Amino acid sequence: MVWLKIDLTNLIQIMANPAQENNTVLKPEVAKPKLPPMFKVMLLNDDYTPMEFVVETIERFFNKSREQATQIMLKVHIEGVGVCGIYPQDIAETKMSQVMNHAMEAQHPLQCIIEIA
Ligand code: TYC
Repeated sequence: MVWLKIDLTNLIQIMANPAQENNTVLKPEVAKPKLPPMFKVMLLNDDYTPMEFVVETIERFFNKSREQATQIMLKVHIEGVGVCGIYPQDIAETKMSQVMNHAMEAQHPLQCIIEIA
């Protein structure tokens, strides 16, 4: 299906002058589905949170295998930061809250942040 994309000025001109005596040119455009902006959910390194806790957290909230979670944890441990997943904003914010609540309940200083991808 081909859609004609017009702005408000075009629309007003066309409605005021339906015979198209004005010079309005309608540019046919293929309708592009708008993808939502995506956000990286990332963990930060610290000196106190146990590695096992970080691995279990990644497995639980980011649906990763033990092996994937271990790799992400080690990347954070070595490089200081690592991406656990990329999601639309509302899901990314929920994951960040879940991780922060889980860490606080266990009294670990683990930090989770989001950043536009
Ligand atoms: N650096 C921590 C340790 O040596 C492990 C760790 C990894 C902590 C990743 C946080 O996001 C983190 N126990």
